Amino acid sequence: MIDLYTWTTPNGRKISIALEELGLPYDAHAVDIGKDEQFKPEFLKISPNNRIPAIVDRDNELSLMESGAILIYLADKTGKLLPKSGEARYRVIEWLMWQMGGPGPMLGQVHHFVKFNAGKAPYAEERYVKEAHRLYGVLNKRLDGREFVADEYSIADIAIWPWLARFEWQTIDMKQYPNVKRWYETIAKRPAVQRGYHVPKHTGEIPMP
Ligand SMILES: N[C@@H](CCC(=O)N[C@@H](CS)C(=O)NCC(=O)O)C(=O)O
Repeated sequence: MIDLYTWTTPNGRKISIALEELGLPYDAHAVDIGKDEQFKPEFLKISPNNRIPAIVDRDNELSLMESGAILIYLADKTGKLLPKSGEARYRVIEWLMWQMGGPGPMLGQVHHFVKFNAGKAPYAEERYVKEAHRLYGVLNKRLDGREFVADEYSIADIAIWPWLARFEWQTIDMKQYPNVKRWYETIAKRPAVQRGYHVPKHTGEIPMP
């Protein structure tokens, strides 16, 4: 049994989607970051960076923060969604790390400046929207002639997809990126994604381009 500490955000959804895909039993605990619950001392014991998501694996009492580390752990635990060795493994990790350093922080800045603080910092809005388009372009190229970012559906797709589910906040017209749109729609149809998206609570349907 896994305890998942999460909220209705892209980083949180990565893990609930992965748990659903892997068929691992879990209990979801809501950490309302709008109410600063991520700063509670009991949460800081498992997530010292005061951010969701975090997990505790009750099989061995291992606690982990950082969504990339959690995805690798869950994939290794089950032997699914991440090849065990060789180039195939490192391709998945490569695109997982691309998400952790690119779409995660950069699209997060778009949400901050464009969605929640529009008009306050025109330079930042322009900079991060431009970076968002660059990242969508990189992904569009990667998905040219390829169904998923690595050879098979993997934790890399699961890490990237929830960030792109906020394409409307990012003022991105996904039709400009047809390979991304096809990939996004394919993943959105997966039953595990449809279940994992609504953890820890339902906040609306999955946005479709
Ligand atoms: N690199 C971290 C980022 C986690 C993160 O930024 N989580 C956000 C929600 S998506 C959060 O907990 N924010 C609370 C805060 O900023 O205090 C990961 O991938 O797990």
